[in-house]
Amino acid sequence: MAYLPSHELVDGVLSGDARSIARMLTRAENGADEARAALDRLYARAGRAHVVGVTGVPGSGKSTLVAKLAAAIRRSGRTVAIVAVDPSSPYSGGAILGDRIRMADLAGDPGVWVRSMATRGALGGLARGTLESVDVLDAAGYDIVIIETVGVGQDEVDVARAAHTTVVVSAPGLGDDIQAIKAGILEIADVHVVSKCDRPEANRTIADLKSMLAMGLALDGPGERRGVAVVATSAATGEGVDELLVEIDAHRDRLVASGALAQRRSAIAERRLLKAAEDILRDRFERRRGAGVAALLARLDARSISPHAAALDLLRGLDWSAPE
Ligand SMILES: Nc1nc2c(ncn2[C@@H]2O[C@H](COP(=O)(O)OP(=O)(O)OP(=O)(O)O)[C@@H](O)[C@H]2O)c(=O)[nH]1
Ligand SMILES: [Mg+2]
Repeated sequence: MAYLPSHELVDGVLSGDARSIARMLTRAENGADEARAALDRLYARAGRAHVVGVTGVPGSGKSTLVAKLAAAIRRSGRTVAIVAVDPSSPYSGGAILGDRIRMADLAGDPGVWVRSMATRGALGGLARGTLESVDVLDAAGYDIVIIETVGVGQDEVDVARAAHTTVVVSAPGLGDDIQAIKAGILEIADVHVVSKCDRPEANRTIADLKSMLAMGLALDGPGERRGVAVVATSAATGEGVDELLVEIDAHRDRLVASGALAQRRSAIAERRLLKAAEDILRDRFERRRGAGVAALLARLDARSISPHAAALDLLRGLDWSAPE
């Protein structure tokens, strides 16, 4: 099929055309320069979807839960898109296959979009491509966009933080402690899930998590994080999945009613701005690795300039008005 320039895909994306959406997602993920203007236009048209981050340590049951949650969202009469990020396998054939199997009961439903993404593109392409994919699906009209990421590493946590509502999944039987604490993701939760509650060890995990929250270990954050719900779910029996959706909706309603949604939106915008600036900087640095940088490195080596002063030199030397 002929290659359509990205700007010719925008109308298709906005009208929900599957082929246009699929192509635009690929270009967002690849960070193609050619797609820049089209992505900018789609960003302008996005902002309507409720973005839900689902994170947790590997194997905590995120993908299985997200498939059930998506079905619950459909039952509530809304549409849903899922962006699943899998950092372990760059071109994750395995993950995509696994997701496809779990998503089998959603297959063929035009009200559900599932996209598995490789992470760790060159030059920190991860967060940008992921969030721009969310923009595409948001602009395409999906009511809820779920981002599933493994809660390890800063990039993944940043992605979870780009959500309006963040769900942190803890599973029984993955060790004695609440794994989310070790991973440093406990405090980013707006809703906690203890998954696999069909398993006998689940009660202990639920009790541990609740007492941890009650003790205030995870309550150093802003006041809005207090009173975070703990929902026990089982993707195997379906228990708790509808309740999870109720809690997600309740969180959104609280954000709207308190005015905190606006704050959260601007915090997300600020992080995205910084991230975009960082990406541009890194990109230009890589492209100019040659002469200028080599000379600076030699001076650093000889200690005739400090890293700080060299960095300022480098930034002054970049032509900021030139296109990337
Ligand atoms: N008993 C039980 N097992 C579950 C449940 N949900 C998931 N599992 C199992 O837990 C394992 C991990 O589930 P996934 O949904 O792949 O977990 P994940 O968090 O997406 O894993 P990664 O994407 O690899 O981080 C699988 O073997 C599932 O079958 C559940 O509700 N009950
Ligand atoms: Mg998964």
